[in-house]
Amino acid sequence: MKFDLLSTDINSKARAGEITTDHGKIETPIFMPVGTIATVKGVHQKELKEEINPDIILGNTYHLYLKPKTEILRKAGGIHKFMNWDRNILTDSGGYQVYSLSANRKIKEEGVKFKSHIDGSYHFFTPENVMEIQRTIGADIIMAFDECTPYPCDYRYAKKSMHMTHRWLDRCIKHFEKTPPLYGYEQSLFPIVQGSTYKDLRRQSAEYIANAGAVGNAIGGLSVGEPAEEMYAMTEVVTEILPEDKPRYLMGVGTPINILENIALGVDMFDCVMPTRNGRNGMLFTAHGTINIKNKKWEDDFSAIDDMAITWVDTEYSKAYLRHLFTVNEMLGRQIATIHNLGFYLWLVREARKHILAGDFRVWKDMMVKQMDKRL
Ligand code: PRF
Repeated sequence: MKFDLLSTDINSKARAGEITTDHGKIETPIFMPVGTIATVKGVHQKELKEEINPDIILGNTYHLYLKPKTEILRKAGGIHKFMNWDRNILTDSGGYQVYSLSANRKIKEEGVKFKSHIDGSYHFFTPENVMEIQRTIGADIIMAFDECTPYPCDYRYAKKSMHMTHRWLDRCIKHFEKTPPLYGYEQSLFPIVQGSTYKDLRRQSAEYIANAGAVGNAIGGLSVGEPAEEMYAMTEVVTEILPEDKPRYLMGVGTPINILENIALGVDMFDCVMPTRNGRNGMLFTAHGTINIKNKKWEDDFSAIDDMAITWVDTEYSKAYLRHLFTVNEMLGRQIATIHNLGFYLWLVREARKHILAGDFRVWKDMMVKQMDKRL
């Protein structure tokens, strides 16, 4: 994997770059649509490619390991072939899903024992087997196994957990280097900074992760309920320390405003369920604020969903029609909202990139943040 830093904004720490892997180029800043179980929910691969056009999407080790199971992905020849997606894929390690989804779990130095949210069966994740599972899934970028601490988190627990995440990283790297890729293309391992909302722990963790010398680095443990200002303060501490010449990925963030603010702090990669999950609940993100399409006020509004016309659904359907689909719980409504939202998120990061390259990112960002902070 290669990362070219093309430009850094003079009035912020925003960067424009380009990642190159065996599955092609990723222009950064990038937003990665979430495709947890080898599908971006409700969106055909053709629409995803032609309308939304992301260079990379995300999958989840936790879910794929439970279903369809690792063995099926191996037989398919890896996740790209299985889901018919020939561009980049990143898989999260399960280091977050085990805590947020499983019915219960027990964390020990060796690993995490957890109960499946699907059938109640028991499983054990370790740094070693998570590397093997991700080798078999076959994503281009794979994540280290970590513990994402909750918010709030007392200092002693945050510190203990961070050190365990660091020891787990060493085990991940060792095992990753021992296991070759299965499908003839390279895979890259990203370590994850933790440290809750404590600046000294964040600094310590960022230094540890920077020293690991990985080709890219991630920031975890944020967007777990802390105020946005606290998240930005942590990002700022960490991006000061992480190497400039490697991409930085902020995991599970966030709203369009969160994304722009974190781009300004030097983050290059994002993922979040918001555009897809909130879309399925009738929430639309636009450049002028958010819309709850279920609201009665749209009942007879026959104007286009979004006159910015980023994707074809924006002008092909009216707000009144989309509201109707949600009112009668038709799946087409959820599909339209998902395409609109993903189209908007990808537009937003592409615009950010253009403005970084043009040198006026800061002014544009401040204007957009003000403009998007509304409910329509
Ligand atoms: N760790 C991992 N995945 C994640 C997170 C984390 O801390 C987060 C935190 N917002 C989202 N996804 N492995």
